[in-house]
Amino acid sequence: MQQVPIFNDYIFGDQDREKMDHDGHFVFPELLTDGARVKLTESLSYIESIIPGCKERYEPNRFAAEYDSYLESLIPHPQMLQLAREVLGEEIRYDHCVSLNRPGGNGGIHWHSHGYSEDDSRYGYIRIFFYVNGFAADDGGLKVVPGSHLYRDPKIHGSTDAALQEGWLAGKTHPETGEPLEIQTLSVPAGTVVLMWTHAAHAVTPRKQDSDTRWTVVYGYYKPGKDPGERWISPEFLKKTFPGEEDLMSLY
Ligand SMILES: O=C(O)CCC(=O)C(=O)O
Ligand SMILES: [Fe+2]
Repeated sequence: MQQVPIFNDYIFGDQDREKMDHDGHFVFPELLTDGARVKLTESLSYIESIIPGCKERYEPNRFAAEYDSYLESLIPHPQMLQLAREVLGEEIRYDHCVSLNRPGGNGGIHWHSHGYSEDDSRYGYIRIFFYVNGFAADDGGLKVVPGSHLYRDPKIHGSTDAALQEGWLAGKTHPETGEPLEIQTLSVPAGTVVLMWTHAAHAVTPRKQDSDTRWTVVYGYYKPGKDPGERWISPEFLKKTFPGEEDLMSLY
């Protein structure tokens, strides 16, 4: 089936791939098509509307693709899979689709990292964030620490920038350059897609009280071979098959 494009034309060349591996993340400003932005905003608004009173342990935000057919259709979308494969290689598995909408007044999230295959860097895991209406650095803005992913530490934590600097970051340098690791704040236009290796330290600044909702969704994919831990996929959804992508939902 021919699917409507979600990405504008882009190039992810060798230098871009090197930058992703060096920094731990890669930013594609305005990659989403206008059409995809409209559809995503509708879907993410719907997800937001059904959260109040929702079923515990099967929350619409955590299992977003299971509640909305457009979000589901992006899991095996050829452009999505191509992007994931540019980074992970041909063999990939789907892990999660989580809505990350942040209404005005949302508190953001503290510094953290995530895990996968700590002992073997041949197996990677990436998050693909769709920042549908973008963000400013001080308004639901993503913060990162280039190089932090190379430590493959799944338990980075810091409740503030200062706590991270005095804690996990203290004395740490980029393994390739020897430069001290530093916090970087991002500010991105609407339609931006961000790729991130799972072990990268990241945090999000609070959304301002009078700001509109930041519409965001993230898709997780990994190179199979190791146990990714709890995948946010219901047993029913796990049985799904996508034409031409029969292995996408299996664990290994
Ligand atoms: O809301 C965001 O921009 C990032 C959320 C996050 O930390 C994650 O999905 O892993
Ligand atoms: Fe995270």
